[in-house]
Order: sequence, then structure tokens, then C-alpha cells
Amino acid sequence: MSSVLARPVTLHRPPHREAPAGSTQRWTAAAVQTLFELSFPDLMHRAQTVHRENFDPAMIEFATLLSIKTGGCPEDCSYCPQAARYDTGVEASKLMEPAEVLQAAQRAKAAGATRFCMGAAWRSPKDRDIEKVAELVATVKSLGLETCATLGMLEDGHAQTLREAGLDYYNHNLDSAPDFYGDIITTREYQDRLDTLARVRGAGVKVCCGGIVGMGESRLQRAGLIAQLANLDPYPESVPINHLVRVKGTPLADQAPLDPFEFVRTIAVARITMPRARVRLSAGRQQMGDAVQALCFLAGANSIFYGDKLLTTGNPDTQADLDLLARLDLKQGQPSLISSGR
Ligand code: SAM
Ligand code: DTB
Ligand code: SF4
Repeated sequence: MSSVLARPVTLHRPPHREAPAGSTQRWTAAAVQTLFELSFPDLMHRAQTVHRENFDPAMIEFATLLSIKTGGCPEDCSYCPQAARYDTGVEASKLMEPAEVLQAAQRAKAAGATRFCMGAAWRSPKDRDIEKVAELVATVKSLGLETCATLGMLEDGHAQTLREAGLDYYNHNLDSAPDFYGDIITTREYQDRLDTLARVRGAGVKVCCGGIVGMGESRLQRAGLIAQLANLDPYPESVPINHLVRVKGTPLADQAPLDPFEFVRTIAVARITMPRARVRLSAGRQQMGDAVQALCFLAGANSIFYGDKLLTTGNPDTQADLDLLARLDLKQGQPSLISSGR
């Protein structure tokens, strides 16, 4: 849209802040949609400019995921293979023991991961679950890995316990825009997610929060999700952008595919609105192809899940990822913030 291009590029800039990233500017969904509607070359240029002001654009973080408690979840998230009510072939399991988790974390570290994320298919963990996960966090932390957990909605005190055990990040996704949420999940409210995010932030744990693209939402609703994320104050340090993995047995199994360039645009818009966040090219890479992934890195993604499996679905082979990075002259490592960035 030429009218947008005519405006100064500083229009949507949050004021300068040192890390962690902050956001005092309120984004409307309409303003974010305006970014989506830039021409593809202009959008990519803006995203790359912001990326380079804040990070070495060649540096990609590797995080490894482990499902520490799989399946049997009481929630009805329409995309999720772990919801007990859908017949997806995922078997429910109990929480893993510390020795098993330690082995998996050691393997991830040896393979080059710097962050280790533990996921549990809970609606909300009980106090005794938190005690057990705290033990797992301490075990992983002792290897010198960054730690992340995603366990569902937290009660008061849970995030503190996890932080004291060495938790660096808590992943809790908003998943979609508020006005689309009820179409995909009915067993909780958007506000429940925001409440947990506030508890995590309040406990001094870094926030990893993003969403899923390709669930049948409109472009304005994709913009609405990004606006919600960017308006968290401060905005998340880590923003996973998942492409829906269509899993047989879930209500979204037959969802029409999204234009891959719309996914790339979503990454670019996340980068522009959350300049100092790690934008994570998350689920869906196996189905995406190398060229689309390359565009996502050019659009500002600087983190991937590394390892043959996500939680229950597949992820590219580790060797394929190492080859892809080499072909693109990208490096595996912690994308550090450039101090003069904004
Ligand atoms: N139960 C916890 C919760 O919902 O927060 C933690 C685990 S849950 C599996 C973590 C995230 O995985 C979800 O918020 C969603 O964004 C993502 N996810 C689940 N199924 C997915 C799918 N089929 N495609 C893409 N992302 C998915
Ligand atoms: C996130 O945003 N994506 C990851 C992680 N956080 C926990 C999970 C993706 C799950 C994809 C479906 C599956 O493997 O079960
Ligand atoms: Fe349960 Fe999380 Fe899956 Fe929803 S996304 S069904 S809460 S495991």
C-alpha cells in the first residue's frame, strides 16, 4: 500500500529501550494489518532492517523440545493431538523421571542445543506436579542449558518455585487473536492465558509466548494475535510462530493450507513489532520446505526447534538442519542483542 510507504518508517517504532525488550506503544490490529499489507519486498526490507539493528542476522538459536508428559489432556484445543477427546493415536503417559530427562538433555547439548524446553499436556499443573518439574528444571540447568517449560495455566506461587529451580523461560501461547479464540478452544478463556503470563512475568521468569498460524483465521486476526503479543508490556523475550501441523483426528485435520508467503509475512510482522525478541520459527518446518524456511530467516526468525521430534509430531532431521544452515551461511548460536539497537 503506497500510502503506508509514504509514511516515515519510525511510525510504529517503540521508544528506545535496553533489553529486555519493552513495548509502551499500543498496537491496534488495524495498524499491524497495515504492515501485512506492505508489498512483499517492502515488508521484507523493513523486517531485515529491524533485525539487523538488533541482532546478528546470521545467528540462529537451537532449542530442543522434550515432551515430559504426553497426551490425555482435558482441554479441547482444536489443533492439538494431545487432547484426550480426539482420536489421534497419541498415547497418554506419566511424567518422565529425572534420569530420563537428564539423558535427553545431555543428548540435546551434545547435538548443539542451547535451550531445552520441556512440555507437558496439562490444563494446569497441581502443586505436586510443579515440585516434580522443578526437580527436572534443576537437573537440566545443571548442564548449563537454558531452561524452558510449558505446563499450562499456573497458580500463584508456581512460577516462583520454577524460577528458584532455575527456570529461564515459561512458554505459554496466546495462540490466536481474542476474536478467534472461541472458534478453536472452548475449555478456557483468553483472559486465563493473560493471567498466567502476568504471573510468569511477576515471578521474574522470561516469557515465551506466540501462536499458531494457518488455523482458518483471517489476516486481520493474524494481525490481532501479533498486536496482542506486541502489546504485552514488556513484550515477550521469545515469540514462537507455529505453523499449524494438521494432525489426523483433530478438528483442524482438514484445514485448507495457508499460502506460505502469508506465513513469512507473519514472521516479518512479528520481527518489526517486537524488534528485540527472539522470533522462533516453530512447528510446521517439516512440511514447509527449505526455501520457505530460508525466507523466514530473512524475515527475521532467529530460533528453531532442533531435534527429530517436536512434542508428538515430526521435525526436520538434525543433519538436514545443519545442512540448511550451512547452505544459507547461517550459524548456530545464541543471537545476542546489539546494545545500540532499539
Ligand atoms: N498444555 C500446555 C499449553 O497448552 O500451554 C503446554 C503444551 S501445548 C502442546 C504448547 C503449544 O503447542 C500450544 O500452545 C500450541 O501453540 C502448540 N501446538 C500444539 N499443537 C499444535 C499443532 N498441531 N500445530 C502447531 N502448534 C501446535
Ligand atoms: C510452541 O510454541 N511450539 C512448541 C512448543 N511451544 C512447546 C510445540 C509445538 C507442538 C506441535 C505439535 C506436536 O508436536 O504435538
Ligand atoms: Fe492440552 Fe496444551 Fe494440547 Fe491444549 S495445547 S490440548 S492445553 S496439551
